[in-house]
Amino acid sequence: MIKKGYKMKNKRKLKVLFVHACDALSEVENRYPPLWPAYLAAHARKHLPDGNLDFRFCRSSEPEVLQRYKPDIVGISSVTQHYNQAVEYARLAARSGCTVIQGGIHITSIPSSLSDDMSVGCIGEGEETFTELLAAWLENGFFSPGRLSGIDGIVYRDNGLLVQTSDRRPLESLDDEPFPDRTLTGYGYRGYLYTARGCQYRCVFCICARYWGIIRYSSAGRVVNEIAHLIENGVKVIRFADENFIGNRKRLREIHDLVRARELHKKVKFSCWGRANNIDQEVVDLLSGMNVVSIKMGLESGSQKILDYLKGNVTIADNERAVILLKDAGIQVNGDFIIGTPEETEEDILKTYHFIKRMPLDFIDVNIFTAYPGTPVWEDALRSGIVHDNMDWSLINIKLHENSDRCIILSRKVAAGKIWKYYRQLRRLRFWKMVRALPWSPWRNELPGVAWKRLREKTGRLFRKSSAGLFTCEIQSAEADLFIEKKSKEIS
Ligand code: B12
Repeated sequence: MIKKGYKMKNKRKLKVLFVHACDALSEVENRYPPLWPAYLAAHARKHLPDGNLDFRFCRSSEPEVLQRYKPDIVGISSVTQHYNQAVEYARLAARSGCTVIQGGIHITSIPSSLSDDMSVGCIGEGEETFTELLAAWLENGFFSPGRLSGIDGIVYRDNGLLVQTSDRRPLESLDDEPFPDRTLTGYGYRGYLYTARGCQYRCVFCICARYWGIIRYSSAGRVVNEIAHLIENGVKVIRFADENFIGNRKRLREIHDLVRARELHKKVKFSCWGRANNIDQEVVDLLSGMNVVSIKMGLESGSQKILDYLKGNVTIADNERAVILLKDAGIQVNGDFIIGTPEETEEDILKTYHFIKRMPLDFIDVNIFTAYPGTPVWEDALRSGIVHDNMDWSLINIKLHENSDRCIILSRKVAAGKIWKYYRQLRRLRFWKMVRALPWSPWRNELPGVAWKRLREKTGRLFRKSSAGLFTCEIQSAEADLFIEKKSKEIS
């Protein structure tokens, strides 16, 4: 933590541009503004002299902001499948004379993927590390290896060699953190809260428990104050993005009681993620009592064998019971499913198909079993030589229809062509389920807007395919010209 009497040699305002690597076309990816810049900015403002800091936010599809804003530091965040974009943005930023800090899930999972244009990678939780980095930069106007070596939780290069410092200790209390500064990204109609860091379960494909370490919860009081804050700022729909919002029963009861005592359930609709084996009548009553109108569960498979491999501690019967209890309470139930696990047979996939068909699910999503860095699945795929630490990251995509011609299939039992066939079959089922559920959807008022954005996304993707990834931007600088020249060469 930075000391109160901290002195800066550099008196000029430090300009920081936060860049979110994403698919600008994707409706889902852009439905909620990201939280990471809001957390980082709020923590830095609390611990550094505020007058010296200036923050901006943009997406990786907006390289022109570099020229307009002329930041000193560019902080980029990226999931694995968009890491190529992060690398491109870092290259542009470095050529414009900016210092680049890379953070987020991908660089944390594979620190060696720090590109030459990235000065520092932030490993794991970012609030304290980022603030210390800004403090170091403010002292000299650059990062010296000597100064960096004293900062925990980072990776950087010293004389061409990659250096990783000691692990950063997790924040002790999430309640001591200020509210994320959402003014940076805008509040909007929908907002999301992330009320716990970590997860008590260890699904084989998921990084979360491994990423955040020991599970930490914000208190019910803090959660409800943040809900009230969002409502004051015009947010009408709030999603709890925690992996398992219902994992801590005592806290769920407290949140429910506080929401009702402050009558917040009359002002906003909630949705959340939850695990089926944590759902019983009490949980359903609590959710419905606080106006949670929709829940998403990773139901994953209709085959017990596959469910055991993917999650452990959940049975098909748990999944069925949870769906029925929630539906009986009038809560919209959405399920996520996975196909293409290594030992899954066609018979297992068909069990999933029939499970979805017979259950009264409103919406479903089908994903291809994908190896994400840092998970046991990644380690297996690495040993088999299917993935490696220096690959084309855009191949790591759970949506088969977005990358059907270049998807990595991990199945050992079902050929890629068959997986594609079942995927399309399941997506057709998804479509018909959705059509049936739409008239009763708690989100039906928003549907025209979403449909319009999806249509734009679809036409955009068609155009993108036909122009073979043509990159359009309006920056005028020499650096940008270089970048565009390179892109044009790639395309031709
Ligand atoms: C909410 C969420 C979403 C939401 C909102 C995302 C958004 N707009 O930002 C939606 C539904 C849109 C979404 C979409 C996707 N998501 Co998502 N998502 C999450 C979830 C559950 C929480 C993310 C979050 O906000 N956390 C809270 C903030 C504060 O944490 P954070 O982002 O990690 O940031 C902290 C640190 O990482 C660090 N940090 C992060 N960035 C930076 C940058 C700098 C410069 C520094 C210094 C530090 C730093 O500091 C922050 C504060 O401590 C995570 C799982 C998880 N528990 O993290 C998955 C997760 C990130 N998503 C994942 C995936 C795969 C996706 C999609 C690709 C899915 C898809 N195919 O559509 C897209 C990609 C979207 C994108 N461009 O990022 C995976 C990523 C795995 C990987 N290795 O790539 C995760 C880890 C889920 C999982 N179980 O595997 N997601």
